[in-house]
Amino acid sequence: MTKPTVLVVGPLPQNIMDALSEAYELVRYWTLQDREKELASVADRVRGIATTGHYGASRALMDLLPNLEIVASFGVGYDAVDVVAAREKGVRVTNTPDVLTDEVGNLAVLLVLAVSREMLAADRYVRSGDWKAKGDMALTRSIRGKKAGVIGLGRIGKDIADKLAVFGMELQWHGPRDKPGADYPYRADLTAMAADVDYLIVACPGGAATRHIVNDAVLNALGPDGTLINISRGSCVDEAALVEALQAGRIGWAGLDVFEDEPAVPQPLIESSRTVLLPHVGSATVETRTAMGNLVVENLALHFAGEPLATPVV
Ligand code: 8YV
Repeated sequence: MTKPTVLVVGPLPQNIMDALSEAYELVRYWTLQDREKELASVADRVRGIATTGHYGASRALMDLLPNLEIVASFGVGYDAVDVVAAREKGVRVTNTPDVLTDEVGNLAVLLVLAVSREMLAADRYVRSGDWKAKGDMALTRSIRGKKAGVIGLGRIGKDIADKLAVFGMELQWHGPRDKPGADYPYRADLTAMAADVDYLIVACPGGAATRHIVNDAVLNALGPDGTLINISRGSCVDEAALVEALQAGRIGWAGLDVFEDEPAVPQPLIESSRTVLLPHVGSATVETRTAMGNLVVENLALHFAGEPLATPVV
């Protein structure tokens, strides 16, 4: 039997590429010299797309693949996959929820602690010889008893909230609507929540509905003693407004794993001593990326076997 053809949009971990190439004829999109021409020569055969939260799958790409049946995305966030186009075309879409929740939750906690305890500055203090030359470093800030507001109490937001509660933080959350039985107080007004908390943590999905949900007004409300943490999508924060707010001291600190135009990071964020910056690594451990990749492989296998999908979005 001929193997189904799957278009891989961007590189996946090697063990996952190996598993995929066992089962499928792979077209490695990112390696094509003349993408349009080379894709046209195989387009009719492509029945699946394997992609990532970063590369996604646009309507334009799907338009080129008349026999496309499924888009399997590596990552929980599928804002870069055009699900409206997929629905219209009868194309299934899967993501990789649950397997990364704990890892991303840990990274959010790590950012909260790294910012509050000034871990990177402290590390530099040792390496630079300042400890010897200048004596003890200035005191930092405790998180116990401080207030945190989580935007988005989904799987990841809840994991973050539960973990920060263990550290003695007082939690509240904002989302489009209250959830019956939620463990933390709901705030319908994001700006009011920002005004009330010390740490504002972005954990909502990306996409049009949350674009720049953290805007100038929200940052001003967070205030000069406030910290913004973002482990979700850069698009959720008005990055230009964030840069200005940090420069003017209208907010205190920021811990960011995601940016509006990755991998580009605005120079003022890089130069600021009040930021901790990570290269979108929330889920990036060997264990979790392997589990995510296995779920991509599993969803494709189930689809081509005519079985129900493990983690369908569409
Ligand atoms: C991945 C992510 O970095 O799950 C997500 O939504 O952003 C990450 O786990 C991404 O999908 C890989 O590009």
